Amino acid sequence: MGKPTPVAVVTGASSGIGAASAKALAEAGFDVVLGARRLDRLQEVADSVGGLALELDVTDQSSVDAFTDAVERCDLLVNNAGGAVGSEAILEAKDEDWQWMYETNVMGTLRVTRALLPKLLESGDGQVINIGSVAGREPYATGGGYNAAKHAVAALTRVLRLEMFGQPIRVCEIDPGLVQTEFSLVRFRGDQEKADAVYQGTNPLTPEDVAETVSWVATRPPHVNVDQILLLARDQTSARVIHRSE
Ligand code: NDP
Ligand code: 8X3
Repeated sequence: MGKPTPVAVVTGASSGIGAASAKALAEAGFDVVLGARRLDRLQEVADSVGGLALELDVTDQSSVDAFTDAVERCDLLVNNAGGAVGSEAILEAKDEDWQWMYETNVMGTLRVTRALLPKLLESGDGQVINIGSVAGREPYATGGGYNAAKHAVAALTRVLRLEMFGQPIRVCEIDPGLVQTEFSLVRFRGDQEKADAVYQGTNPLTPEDVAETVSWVATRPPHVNVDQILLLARDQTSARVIHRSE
């Protein structure tokens, strides 16, 4: 009997980095299982890559249970579901936005990881890739809730690496800088003009740039653990230092 086809689970795969990663991983030979809340968008992505679309809300434990119960085998988990809401300073920011960011980026990653770890271990060569952010390395004014959440993602990723030491599980954090996706549309609560301004006059990363990195990490040989990657556009040297044409 030959080796079974490895299975990759990608959360937040209905758009942006998650959708592009599902495609790149399918091209690299993985069977892909895609999770997100917008099932119509998710199904479109799944159809285009020959994957399986399953509804998932990472902020809801019962949704995570139903999703992970439906995953029979798991060799790779890409914890990508996340984002930011709001860009107010701490003095003006609202609890509900902080809670959204913590629940989605941090609790979501923890919940899905906890649920799939037994299957990742069973695979004999499991891998977890967490999508962090430059915002998890560097704080910036108006980033309070998001910076805190992505710093927490960085912390839990390192904890997981320590806890899995000696076991057949690899753990990686990929921290992109500016990537042109629906991220800013969500952050600015649907204000397209504000979202577009984030990418104006500069040459940001594309979701495919990040997906290529995800696929590269996922296809290293089993003894190689890529611990952390900071991936920035040439036009960005730190979270808020971005070159723009006049
Ligand atoms: P998008 O807004 O395009 O994608 C976010 C994805 O997360 C969507 O598929 C969305 O699906 C999913 N998602 C959001 N909330 C939930 C939830 N509760 N349960 C399940 N899925 C959810 O943005 P990006 O592709 O840019 O974001 C992907 C990741 O990359 C995020 O973790 C983000 O923080 C990170 N990142 C983004 C950067 C950027 O500049 N774009 C830079 C650095 C990191 P749905 O709404 O259908 O549930
Ligand atoms: C998204 C990039 O710089 O807007 O993680 O926080 S940033």
